[in-house]
Amino acid sequence: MKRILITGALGQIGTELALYLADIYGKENILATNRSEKNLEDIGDIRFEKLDVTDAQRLHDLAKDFKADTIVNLAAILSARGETMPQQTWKVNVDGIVNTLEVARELGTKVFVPSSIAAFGEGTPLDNTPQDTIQRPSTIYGVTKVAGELLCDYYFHKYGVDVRGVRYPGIISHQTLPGAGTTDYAVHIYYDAVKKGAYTSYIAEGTHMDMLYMPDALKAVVDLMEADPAKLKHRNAFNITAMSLTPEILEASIKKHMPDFKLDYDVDPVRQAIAESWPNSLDDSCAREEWGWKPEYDLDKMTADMLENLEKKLK
Ligand code: VAH
Repeated sequence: MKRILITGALGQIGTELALYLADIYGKENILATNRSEKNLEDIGDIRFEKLDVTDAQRLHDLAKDFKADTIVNLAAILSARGETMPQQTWKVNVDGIVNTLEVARELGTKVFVPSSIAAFGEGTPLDNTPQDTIQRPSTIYGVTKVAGELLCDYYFHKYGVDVRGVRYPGIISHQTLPGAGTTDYAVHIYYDAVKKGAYTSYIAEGTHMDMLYMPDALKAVVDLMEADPAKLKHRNAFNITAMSLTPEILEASIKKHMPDFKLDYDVDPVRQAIAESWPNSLDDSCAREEWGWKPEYDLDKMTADMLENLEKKLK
């Protein structure tokens, strides 16, 4: 990768990825784009252009003028919000991928498109979920992720577009808040632990979901995109994970720093049903074998870093 255009660059992943890539490739080689300017202050003086990813012509023109050699397409409506607007979610998530792939086909750029553990559902083995298995998600977000995976592999095989992706689990971070997903509870529990010493979880006790700390999520983009393509047996998209968490597992880790922390529950049936349809744990052996995936943060290392940074941010 040399010159990278990021869509959805002001979202939870995008803001930190823009800064991370600027550190590696040089600020002048990053073009951050987003439909709105909310959180613009989070990316400092990285070049920014407004872009609605459903506007194919503007995406083409921005990528061409910037001489992008890579497009990172993060623009998406996430799981919980997607259920309130399924038609718009299809439009943003899938038309956005089609527009990205078409621009890549014409301009010869590489592409990174994240999928998600949401791409799994009814019939998928939910423990140690394999790389290649049944994918029949029950959310529109998951449907768009499966469609995206298939489209990306189609463009690779049909047109030779060098497109790669990972199936992200829930991502935990202390900089930009996530936007209306199902795994967001694993971020808010840390914020409320620092602000209130207590958290009320909308996900029920005992509900396992895979999670990843943001530094590992960011490193995965570079490691995959810089990997030797000859070693990739898969492309869209690789299972990756670092930990399988439940609210009470998070509680125990936080209590090692804050013994009086209190967790209780007020389960949201919509997001609980989504969480129960997703894997309990992923098998990420293909990512490890094909491009050296290896997360650095385990739960306790993440908890220490989250609490330290949120103490500074919120106090
Ligand atoms: C969501 N954070 O909750 C996103 C993610 C695996 C979950 O895709 O919708």
